[in-house]
Amino acid sequence: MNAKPRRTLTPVSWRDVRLEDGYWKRKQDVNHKTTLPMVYRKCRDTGRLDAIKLQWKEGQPHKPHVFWDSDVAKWLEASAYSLATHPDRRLAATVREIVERYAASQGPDGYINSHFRTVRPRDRWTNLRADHELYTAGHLIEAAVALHEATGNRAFLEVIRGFADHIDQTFGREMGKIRGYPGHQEIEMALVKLYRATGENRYLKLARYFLDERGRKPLYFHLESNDPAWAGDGILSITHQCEKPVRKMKALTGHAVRALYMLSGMIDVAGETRDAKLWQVCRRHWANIVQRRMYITGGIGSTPAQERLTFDYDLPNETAYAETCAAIALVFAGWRMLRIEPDRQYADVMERALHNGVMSGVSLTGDRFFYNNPLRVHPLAASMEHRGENRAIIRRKWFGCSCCPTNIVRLLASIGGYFYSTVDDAVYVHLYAASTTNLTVADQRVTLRQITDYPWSDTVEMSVEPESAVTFKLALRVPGWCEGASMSINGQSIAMPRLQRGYAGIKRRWQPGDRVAMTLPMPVRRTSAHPACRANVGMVALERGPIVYCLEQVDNGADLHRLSLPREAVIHARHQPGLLGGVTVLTIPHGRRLTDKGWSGRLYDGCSPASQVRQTITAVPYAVWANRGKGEMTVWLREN
Ligand code: FUB
Ligand code: ZN
Repeated sequence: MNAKPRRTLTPVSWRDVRLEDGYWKRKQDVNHKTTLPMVYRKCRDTGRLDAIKLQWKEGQPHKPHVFWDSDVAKWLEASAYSLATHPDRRLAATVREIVERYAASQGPDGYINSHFRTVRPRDRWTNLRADHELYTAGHLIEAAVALHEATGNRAFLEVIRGFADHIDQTFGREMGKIRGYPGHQEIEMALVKLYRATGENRYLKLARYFLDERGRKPLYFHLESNDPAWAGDGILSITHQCEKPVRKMKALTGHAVRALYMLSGMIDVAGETRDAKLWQVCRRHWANIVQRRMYITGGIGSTPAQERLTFDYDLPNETAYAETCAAIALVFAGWRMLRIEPDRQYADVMERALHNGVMSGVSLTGDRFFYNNPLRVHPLAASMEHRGENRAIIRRKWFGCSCCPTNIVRLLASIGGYFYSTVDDAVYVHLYAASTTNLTVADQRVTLRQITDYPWSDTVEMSVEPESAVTFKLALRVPGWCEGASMSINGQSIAMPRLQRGYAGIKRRWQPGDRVAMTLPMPVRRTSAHPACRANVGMVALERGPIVYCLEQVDNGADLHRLSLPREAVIHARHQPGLLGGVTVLTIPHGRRLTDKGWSGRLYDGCSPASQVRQTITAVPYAVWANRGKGEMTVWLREN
């Protein structure tokens, strides 16, 4: 139960994981070749990069926005990861230039922000709730930590420390300091990263302060704004997760990305300070989110109204918000839970979000993005919603608020850092992907190589290459969806080890050249939702391995709501290397379609039985929907 939490696992850094040809390498290559340069160009063309020069004057175009720096920072962070895995002198030079620009933009007190240094210099720290200053600071800190880890160069880290020190001198309970906290959580995670990178305890204390100050009465957002709307526990404070102190909240609610960034910060702080009570709160919030508020795709956020979580089991499909950033934030939170408590449930959720709700956020070409990721789309219905550019009909190149593309780019650039971790004399393998890593376990350098075509194929082979024979435990995650996993070592079947929290641990004296193979059978699963989910009663979703499927109009014709799946219908799975970048496609030859027969001239009728015809139904992975033009899509399908 881990009464006093601690960071149990040490992640194997993204620096030390080389992706080999397979699912994630192909995604990362597109990210490196297309998404990263495109995000740079967008930051340049929209004025975000010029804004850092602090030369903007009233009346000029491209007025710096309050959180533009967060986009540039996420691009810098992604570039740091990319430089480690895809060395690139031109990219390194561009990164140097931007970093120098930020250093030159720093005020004498350490402050950095391209909006407040130019547009509203007198308004610094006056509207913490809306102005995102601490949020952009957090992203700059994360970028600096990543660049330091990637290059070993401390220069930018020192610049950003100056900013973090300024924030530390500005905020807190001590006399003369502002007793506020971020309107958009993010900096909490960043400060913990900075603490780990520098060993400086002040940053950890500041992260804890920001979390614990939140929700104390009188509410800081009321004090700073004098706006009576903030006086009570109303919708505003719920949206901003400050209706009560975070430790007292029953469940996470409000703005989804804020909620999950906050949870990630809470987990970090709980682990670093060994705070058992905070850890129990994190476990409670996590359980509530994944058991009652998460879409089957790992999407989070049930309504576009304030981009919010709503209430338990409220998971509408067509009006789902499920912002790409929220699925990414769920990965961050799961990763942090896993680090403290090595249990497959966390990696299972990470994998669900990564393969589905995150990857649906970016096109196969890497240059178009979804902001929200509903589970059912009818283009006409969607076009009538008031979501402006965030309507999920077709992916877009960029958004006025472009948090999602910049989050995608940093996540994919660092994806290798989520695969492996070590503790004492054990190596954990959480996620499966063709890759090679060099790590240290039991004081010995070991090369591990994963050979697999996962998530399409059910077999993962690991070759183990210690410098010389060494004893350690290799703990392989058996995903929660998998029944009947089997294993062999050097070609000999072995009895499946007893799972410990979902990991199959093999402890032995490993010799150079040993090979372990694990098979994770992947029959197609018909998954139902909890009966309390109003949206999905009588429906099933199709899953295979970690992949959630959907039906698209392009394969099945319009009016997807007319289709249904007979309970006994056979479902075939076939890999199609030439389709949608190479995906496994499901076909159901004996699906059903409702027809109009007998309904001419009538909208309602008390007695006409619905007439059905046979139709072959085709399902493709949800993550790749909308790569073949506009059309309807649904994840959930009626069962009959
Ligand atoms: O406010 C900054 C970002 O914009 C949030 O994280 C997203 O949800 C979007 O509102
Ligand atoms: Zn976003």
